[in-house]
Amino acid sequence: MEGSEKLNRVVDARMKLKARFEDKMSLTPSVSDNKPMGKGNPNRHGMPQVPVGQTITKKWPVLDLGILPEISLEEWRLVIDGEVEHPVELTWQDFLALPQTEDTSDFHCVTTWSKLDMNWKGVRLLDLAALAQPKDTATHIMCYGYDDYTTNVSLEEALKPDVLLVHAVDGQPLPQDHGGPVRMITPQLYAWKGSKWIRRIEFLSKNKLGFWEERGYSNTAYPWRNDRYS
Ligand SMILES: Nc1nc2c(c(=O)[nH]1)N[C@H]1C(S)=C(S)[C@@H](COP(=O)(O)O)O[C@H]1N2
Ligand SMILES: [Mo]
Repeated sequence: MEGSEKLNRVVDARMKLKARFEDKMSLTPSVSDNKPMGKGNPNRHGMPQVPVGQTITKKWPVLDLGILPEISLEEWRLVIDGEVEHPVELTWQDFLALPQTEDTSDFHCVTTWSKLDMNWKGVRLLDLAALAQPKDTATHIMCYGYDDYTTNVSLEEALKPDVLLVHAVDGQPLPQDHGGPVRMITPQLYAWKGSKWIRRIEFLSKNKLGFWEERGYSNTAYPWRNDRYS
């Protein structure tokens, strides 16, 4: 199948899911209220609990645009630029030389599955931002994947300490189909906010829409507020 045809099918399927969800929401207004619901605890404190509308999966599904980029570690680069004092371009060695953080967090996909207690290793976005030094005017970031995926995140969410650019999961190198060598994770937001195969983080002075956000997905994407579509 041709690349663009495959992509259209992925987008089509997601738009159908969005329509179905919105239909269901219109029948249950209390659930469609996108304000905090006052129940969910983003850190769970050990409770086996997921946000409304989510089901726990033990498996880890692969979800993406269907384009699997091949990047060798020699070719791999991470660019941080835009509204920053010091744009940087990191090699694989540069990246591994940065402070490494390990964290266990949950992964919530908007297509309604959640995988709990994933153990990640990588570099905090906060530590990358410290290198590039965002200007006072920076309010958002745009993340770019090697598959030409994009997604936007507000600076306040992006700088939370559990937002990582990870290269290992559960003690193993991050598999290529899950975004290896390096992907971003956003445990307090739906997982589409974490770009697989991340290649660039652009700081922005105003919000812009990424791939799914342009197609009606939420800018903010808070799973604990059932904040899926806008
Ligand atoms: N580069 C890139 N990142 C992406 C995507 C994508 O298509 N391309 N899909 C997003 C979506 S919708 C989800 S749910 C997660 C899925 O990650 P997984 O395939 O490792 O489960 O990646 C997110 N990041
Ligand atoms: Mo997703």
